[in-house]
Amino acid sequence: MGRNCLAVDIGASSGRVIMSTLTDNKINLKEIHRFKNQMYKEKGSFYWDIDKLFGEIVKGLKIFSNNDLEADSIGIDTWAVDYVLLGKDGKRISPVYAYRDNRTNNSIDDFTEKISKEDIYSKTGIQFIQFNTLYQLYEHVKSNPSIIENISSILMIPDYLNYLLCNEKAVEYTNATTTQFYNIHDKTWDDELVKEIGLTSSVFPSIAKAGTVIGSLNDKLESETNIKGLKVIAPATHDTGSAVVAVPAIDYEFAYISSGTWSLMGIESDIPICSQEALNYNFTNEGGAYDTIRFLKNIMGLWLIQEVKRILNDKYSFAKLVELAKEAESISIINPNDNRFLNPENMVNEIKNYCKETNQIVPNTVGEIAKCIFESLALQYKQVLLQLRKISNKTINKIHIVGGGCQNDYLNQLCADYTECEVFAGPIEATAIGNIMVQYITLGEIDNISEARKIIMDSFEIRRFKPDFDVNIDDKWNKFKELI
Ligand code: ADP
Ligand code: LRH
Repeated sequence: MGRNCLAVDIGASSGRVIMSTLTDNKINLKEIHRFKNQMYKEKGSFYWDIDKLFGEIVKGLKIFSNNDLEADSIGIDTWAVDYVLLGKDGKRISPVYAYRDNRTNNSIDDFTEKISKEDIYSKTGIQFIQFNTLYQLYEHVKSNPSIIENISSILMIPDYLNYLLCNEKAVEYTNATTTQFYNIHDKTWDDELVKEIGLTSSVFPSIAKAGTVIGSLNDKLESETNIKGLKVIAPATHDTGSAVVAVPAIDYEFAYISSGTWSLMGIESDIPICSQEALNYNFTNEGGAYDTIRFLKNIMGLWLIQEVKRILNDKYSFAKLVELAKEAESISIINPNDNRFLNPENMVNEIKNYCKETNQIVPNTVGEIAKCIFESLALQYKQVLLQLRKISNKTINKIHIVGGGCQNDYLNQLCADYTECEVFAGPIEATAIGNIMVQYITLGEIDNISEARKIIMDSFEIRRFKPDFDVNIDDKWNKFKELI
């Protein structure tokens, strides 16, 4: 009999509870529960329904136990940067803001007047993106200064969910680094940055490495779910950190794209790269599991198509949108990372207006809009690849695409054609798999990350896309360079 673990992986668009079984150096996944996730809007602000999300985890645990299944441990990962404020009684004291909320639209400019970009980058190595926890907390405290007196601790989303599971407070390292409060030299919270927003570092609990056993399921949940002795292990709680653990590559230079709501494109590095060039290109150095650095760039990703799908009342599935894009004429392109696409009211209109304002033909049909999105993303992948090669001096000619977005074969092929790299697609559930692998390493079932990746290669189908060197993208590439 194999050994079982449970992974809870919650992205910005969906969440799942997955059970894995490890037998004879292969893992097998069983989906226990899947649910939708979406921000909600209240009085002009955007939030996450954190209580509902925790309810879905408990629901998953009940389904698991009702099916007479057993596991040694559970690990939770979610998207990064968002946080929960706890009061003196250990209870949540504020709704949970979603990172796309517009209150931080001008915060980088405002904050970097106090501490320069260069200083912040050399302390943290983290990209300047308006939703980093640093700017979110800065605005939170600025708009409600009296809250400072009431905050006893700050947890990131997965840490808070762990706290609800086992009553223990810790902030896991990979996610801690995304806050832009973590000092990569001191290897702890940066006092100066924390102080600048009016808080003290004592509100941030101690940092736990990925793989730490945080506790075990509390008594209340044990009796509610009828599950006994379940260990709560922090995997790389940042979903992208878990996804990178599961990239099925061992002994060659490669780039990865963790493709979901965001496309996170980068490389693994042994050390942070905080050069002026890395800062100019706005690359980030996020902490990875087992002392690796995830040197990467956020690309707006499939959020663009998710929003088009939502605006069209979910009339088309993702598979249908891909099909329509393939058949459509190539009309215009956008710069996916333009801030206007972060949280527009209506993505379809935003794309059309962008094309009009940049003197391009306005895409009209659903297929034309979808094609515009996928081609523009592939162009951005090419741009980021060139920057990665330049900064790292690595000859990268293989790209691994993992996550839900790797089901988009059209985009996989565009990526291969535009970057002239070989593209490997899979696994789809990389994030949950990376989460699980860290648990197995903690449980002593797997020795290290290389062994974990070997197991992943042997357990899941990885599809290969070869570049078509006859595809000519000169006009599109030149237009793209004008737009960025
Ligand atoms: P996240 O974890 O960030 O919420 P996922 O990894 O679940 O995101 O990936 C979601 C994305 O996967 C969707 O935005 C969609 O573009 C893509 N996707 C899902 N199913 C399909 C499909 N059948 N064909 C093509 N793309 C798909
Ligand atoms: C992807 C992700 C990404 C972060 C963003 C907030 O889900 O965690 O790595 O930058 O969400």
